[in-house]
This record gives sequence, C-alpha cells and structure tokens, in this order.
Amino acid sequence: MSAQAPITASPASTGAIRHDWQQSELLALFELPFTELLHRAASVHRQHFDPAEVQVSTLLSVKTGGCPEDCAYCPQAQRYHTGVDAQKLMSTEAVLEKARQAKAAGASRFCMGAAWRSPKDRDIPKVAAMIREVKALGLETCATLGMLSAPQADALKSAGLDYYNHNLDTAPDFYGQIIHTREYQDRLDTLEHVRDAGMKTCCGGIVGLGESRAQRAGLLLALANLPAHPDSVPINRLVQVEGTPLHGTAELDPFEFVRTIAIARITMPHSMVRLSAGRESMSDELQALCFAAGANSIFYGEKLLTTGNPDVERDQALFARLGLRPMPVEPAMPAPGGTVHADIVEHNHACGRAA
Ligand code: SAM
Ligand code: DTB
Ligand code: SF4
Repeated sequence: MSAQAPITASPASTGAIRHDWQQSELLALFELPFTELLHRAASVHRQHFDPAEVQVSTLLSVKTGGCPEDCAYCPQAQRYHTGVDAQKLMSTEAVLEKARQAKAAGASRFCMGAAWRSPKDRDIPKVAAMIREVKALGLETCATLGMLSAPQADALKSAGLDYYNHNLDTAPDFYGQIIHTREYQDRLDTLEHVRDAGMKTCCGGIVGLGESRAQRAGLLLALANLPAHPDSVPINRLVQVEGTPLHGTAELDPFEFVRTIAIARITMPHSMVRLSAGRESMSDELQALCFAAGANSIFYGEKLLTTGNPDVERDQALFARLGLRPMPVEPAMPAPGGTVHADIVEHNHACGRAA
C-alpha cells in the first residue's frame, strides 16, 4: 500500500474562485484519503448549491457520424468502423419534434450535437433556425458543433444560443495520443470565441482513456485555470465502442472516477459538474458517490449522441431513492409553466418527497 499524504497536504478548500491552481495541489488532492476528499468536495458543494438539486439536460444528435476527425474514443469518426451510419443534418421540424418531446418529458435544456470538425458557414443559418425555434419552446439551448470562428460564435449567440459545449477532453501532455487532427490550442481558441460572443461555456473532458493520474490532474488543471471557469463541466467516463482505437482500454478504478469529480467540484466551485457519458454502465451506488462528491448535472433520456444512457425510469427511481430533485430553470429564463422536469418531479411527489 502506498504511503498516504497527510490530511493537511492540500490547501484549505474554501470554495474561493481561483485560476492559479498548481499541478502539485491537484495531485495532493488526488492523494488524500477518499473520505477526506469527499468531505472537502461536499463542503464546497454546499457553499454554492443545494446538494439535493441536480440539473437535467436532454441531448440530441442533429448530425450523426461521418466525422473527418480522428478522436480515438469516438464512434462517430468516419475512419473507424463502429456501425454508426452517417446522417445529414436533421431538418428544423424534425429537431423541433424531438425538442417538444424532451420538453413534455420535463427537460429544461436541450443540447444539439453535430459530428463536425467545425460547421461550414453555410450550416450556420440552418443551426441558427433550430436554436431560435427550440428557444421559442421555452427551453434553454446548448450546441456542440466542433470548432467555431468568432463570427460563427456571434451568429449562434444572436440566434439565442445559451451554452456552447466544447471539451478540452484530456491533459495537454496526453492529448497527442488521442487526437491528431486538431490542436489543443484550437480548442482554447474556440472557447475564447464562445466567451467573447457572450455565451456560457460547457467544457470538460473524458477519463478512462488510459491516461495517468497526473494526466487526469492535468485535465482538471487546464479547466480550472481557463480565463473563466466553464459554467458546466462535463466529466465523461469513456464509453468503449468496438471499432474505436480505445476499445479494450483498461477500465478506470471507479473510486478514481469519483475522485476526479470531487476535484472538479473543489477547483471549480461555482460550475455545474456534469456526470456525463458513461452513466449507463455505472451502478446506482457509484452514481450516488458522484453526487456526494459534488456532481450536480446529468443527461436525461435513453440516448446520448449514439450510445446509451440510463432509461428515464431508472433515473426517476434513482432520484427518488436518493432524495434528489431536478434543479429549476434559472429565474432569468423565460420558461412558461416553470419547466422543472415534470416527470421526475411528479415521481418524487409520488414518493412523498418535496419537489
Ligand atoms: N464534434 C464535436 C466536437 O468534438 O467538439 C461535438 C460532438 S463530440 C461527440 C462531444 C464530446 O463527446 C467529445 O468532446 C467527447 O468529450 C465526448 N465523447 C465522444 N465520444 C465519447 C465516448 N465514447 N465516451 C465518452 N465521451 C465521448
Ligand atoms: C459531452 O461532454 N458529453 C456529451 C455532450 N458533451 C455532447 C456527449 C457524449 C457522447 C458519448 C458518445 C456517444 O453517444 O456518441
Ligand atoms: Fe468528430 Fe467530435 Fe467525434 Fe471528434 S468527438 S470524431 S470531432 S464527432
């Protein structure tokens, strides 16, 4: 057994916003006894959030597969044979139909994903129309379309886009082993365009790619030292898809995953930390540990982009068992009827819990 770091080894977790985290501080957090780390993360969580509330988003792939990039984890890269059929950009009406269903199921935020390296300028008016119409339903809007130029980010903001998801994915010193078709700096540039356009950023990464603990710390360090902390930080656990180069990678220790969530919470105290891809294969107990470590957002609905997610009944039951409730839409948001994930709320009522 390795020697344990003294409990006092890491800085006091006051929940203050910092952009000057050091790799050594993050490593010291990783080295803490599990119970001490969870205690610190849970304390920070309570300073800024109601720990019983979890934000709930719905995801739709509006343009699937056929992507020219080579992200080693991704089933949508054209060069890997994963059985994902390439599809063209969906029509606005088809997207709206899905958005109406998501709203009826209780979603408050609708995230549209496209398997693009970056959108072509001619795609922007089509995506802008989707954003305008989805927003008109009273849903918050999010998109993840690949790299954006500054004018493209401005155009999406003008259409009413609230959030843009663009991940750093992994540590700078591991990135070159995972993606060769674009640079880390390209990602930082897109994030700058999104911030400059006045949109909220959703930016996180994937763990379980075969990275070291130091590299998991490096990812969190890169996120926490961005000029502004992302509003949402999705922490994805690799979904292993046959045909991708990372299929067969050794599974990450589940406790190491929980540690990663906890350190995201400590280093980015005001951000929504999303327990993102990989939930389908997690036990309820592991998810509960993630919520206890400060995760406070999930994707809700049976599918992510091309892979599975827990079905809604399982999530409703999990919320009820844990006494969790969906986070209401931010007050500034014009949400007729105050969409707060009605089905989960109803289920919690039925179980005698406050919603
Ligand atoms: N093509 C755009 C891009 O890469 O920015 C948007 C969609 S892409 C699928 C969004 C994110 O999904 C990736 O950055 C990655 O973090 C995550 N992702 C993709 N495949 C995954 C997998 N197999 N397991 C976990 N997360 C995955
Ligand atoms: C993010 O960080 N995770 C979501 C969302 N942003 C777009 C996507 C997960 C994709 C998992 C693999 C798939 O379903 O294709
Ligand atoms: Fe393409 Fe995005 Fe998948 Fe990379 S993660 S291959 S850019 S869809």
